[in-house]
Amino acid sequence: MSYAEAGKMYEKIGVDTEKALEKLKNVTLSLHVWQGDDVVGFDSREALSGGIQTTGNYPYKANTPEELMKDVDFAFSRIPGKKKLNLHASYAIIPEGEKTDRDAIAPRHFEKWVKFAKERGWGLDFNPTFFSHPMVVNGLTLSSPDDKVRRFWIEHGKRCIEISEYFAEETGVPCVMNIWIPDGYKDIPADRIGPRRRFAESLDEIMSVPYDKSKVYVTLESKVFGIGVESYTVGSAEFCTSYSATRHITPLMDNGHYHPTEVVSDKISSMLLFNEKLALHVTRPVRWDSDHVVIFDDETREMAKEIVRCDALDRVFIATDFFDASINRLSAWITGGRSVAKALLYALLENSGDMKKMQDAHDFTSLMYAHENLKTMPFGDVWREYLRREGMEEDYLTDVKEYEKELSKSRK
Ligand code: RNT
Ligand code: ZN
Repeated sequence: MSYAEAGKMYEKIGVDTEKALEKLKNVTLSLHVWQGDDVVGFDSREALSGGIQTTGNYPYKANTPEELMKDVDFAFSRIPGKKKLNLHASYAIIPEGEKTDRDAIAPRHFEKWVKFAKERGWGLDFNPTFFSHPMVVNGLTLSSPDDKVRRFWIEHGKRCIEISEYFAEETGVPCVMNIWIPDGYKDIPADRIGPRRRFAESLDEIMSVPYDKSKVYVTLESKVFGIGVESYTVGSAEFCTSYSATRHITPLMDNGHYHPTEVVSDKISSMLLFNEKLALHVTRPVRWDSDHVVIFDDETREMAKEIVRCDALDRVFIATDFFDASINRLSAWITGGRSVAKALLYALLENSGDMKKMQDAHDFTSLMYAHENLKTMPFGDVWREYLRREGMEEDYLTDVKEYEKELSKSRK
């Protein structure tokens, strides 16, 4: 079917495909750098820790900043829409011979990334890295009972706020700085409030650094459990929601961070009622926080629909967070990024106004019909039109295979 024909079909259900495409191209997606190298980074090259894991040993991983930037270029240029690059502190580029630890990193260690982003017209987001480092002692960082450990990580957090502000100033785009700590216990603790009190105090100290709140949005990501921290997680949902609300920062929900039958799509509306902004990590949990590549599945669509139905495209910071080392990393990146864009388009092609009316009239017969009818609408034709306008094709696999051939000559 042609795009024009598809447009007519959508018109019949009261949807304007042109308006949908117009809205979609202005949505910014923050794409994570860490899919490119299995969350390794450049500053310490320690094994990934903190209850998160990449599995698989697919070859040709990026090993240097230059290689990673080249891969980012390859992948991002095949993902439609406005983009931001989401960095972790562990991607600091520290000159040979210089010994700068995470408590002392500075804007100058990110100059190359800033130049890279500016040349491409992208904003930058940032994350302090509270894992994969020898100062994570007994799995603890900001909640540690050890003063020295806590101080180290508080300093790290402070440096990261300064770097985030530098990103915003340089790119002209506000920077979202997300805090996630892995702290927790494998087995049943005796004191649950102590670590949480220390975490809150540490966060307060980090946030005491003066920063421009119109330039840096600090977000706090909760979690339910991780590998090796099955019994107790310091930064739980209740902790992070309450902390964010009382300190006027932005809560971040990662859809892998809840019990398997909970869904973030159902949480978005409540959070939007009580927060000015909301941040998301879009991922795909398979039975646990496995961080599988995002695909065009029910929950991704449902999350997108909630953002659109709540008319909150300008209030939600949408970022991707997945890492798969078992398949081609570039393809994984593109598949994940495109899936989020697809879900947003799918959501924009719903006549939510009429459907809300059906709900309010308690006409769930018509509502079920409307929901089901959407599934066989010519969505693919509108998607291909979007790609065409963005100068992209539906097939990216051919390019990925070719690029992989080239990489196989220089990388292991
Ligand atoms: C971990 C969190 C966190 C990380 C990244 C690398 O469970 O989801 O967001 O995945 O910071
Ligand atoms: Zn996350």
